[in-house]
Amino acid sequence: MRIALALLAAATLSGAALAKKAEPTVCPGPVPTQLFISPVGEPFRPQPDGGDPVTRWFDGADRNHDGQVTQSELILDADRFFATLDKDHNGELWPDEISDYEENVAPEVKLYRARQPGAAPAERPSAEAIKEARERMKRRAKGDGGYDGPMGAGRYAFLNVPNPVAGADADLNRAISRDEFRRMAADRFRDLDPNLTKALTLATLPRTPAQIEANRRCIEKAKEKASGRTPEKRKEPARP
Ligand SMILES: [Ca+2]
Ligand SMILES: [Ca+2]
Ligand SMILES: [Ca+2]
Repeated sequence: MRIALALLAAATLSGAALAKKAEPTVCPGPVPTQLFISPVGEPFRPQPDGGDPVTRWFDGADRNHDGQVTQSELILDADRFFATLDKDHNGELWPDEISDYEENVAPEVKLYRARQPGAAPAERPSAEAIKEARERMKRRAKGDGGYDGPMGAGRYAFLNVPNPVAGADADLNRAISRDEFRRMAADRFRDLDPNLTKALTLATLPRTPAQIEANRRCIEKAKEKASGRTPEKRKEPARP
């Protein structure tokens, strides 16, 4: 009888585990790591043995290694990144240095929206559409966005700010001073700390849209595997 009860309990437990498995929110398999763009705009790219890019950024920003990033630590992180962008060391980012960031450091900030796999190539946008997109980028760079999904850097970041570096130019004089960059970091900290805890932790920071999408894809794959279906493979070109 005892054995039967134990078996029943084990069956119930595994049933509960299976029920939980049926609707996973976190993929059971390994989720590929994604590019991360820090709150001050620095990209952290996945590396074969580099661990999670978000953790890499966090560990560097957390100067005293107490598991929390404070506002002053985020400002120090901004100072460190600013120094790498300020190539001529004049204390300001000028248009050529901002372009270098957009072209070579984090070209992802230029992209409005990733094309879905399998979608037809986009048509050349009209001049009016380009103008509208530019206006939208300006509004979003100032943090006034959110109605059209994540854009630019926002796809890889905690906040939907398409270009955190260009967006730091508060007085719109096309140069970013170190003070403007620091104020941007302080603003980003406040955005990330709505409950005024005065410290960011890995556990409470949000996941980025890229991480959420990678998790969703991983779950889909796991479901396909469990149901015995295999994702459609691309046709290989015929060999001569
Ligand atoms: Ca700390
Ligand atoms: Ca400079
Ligand atoms: Ca400025």
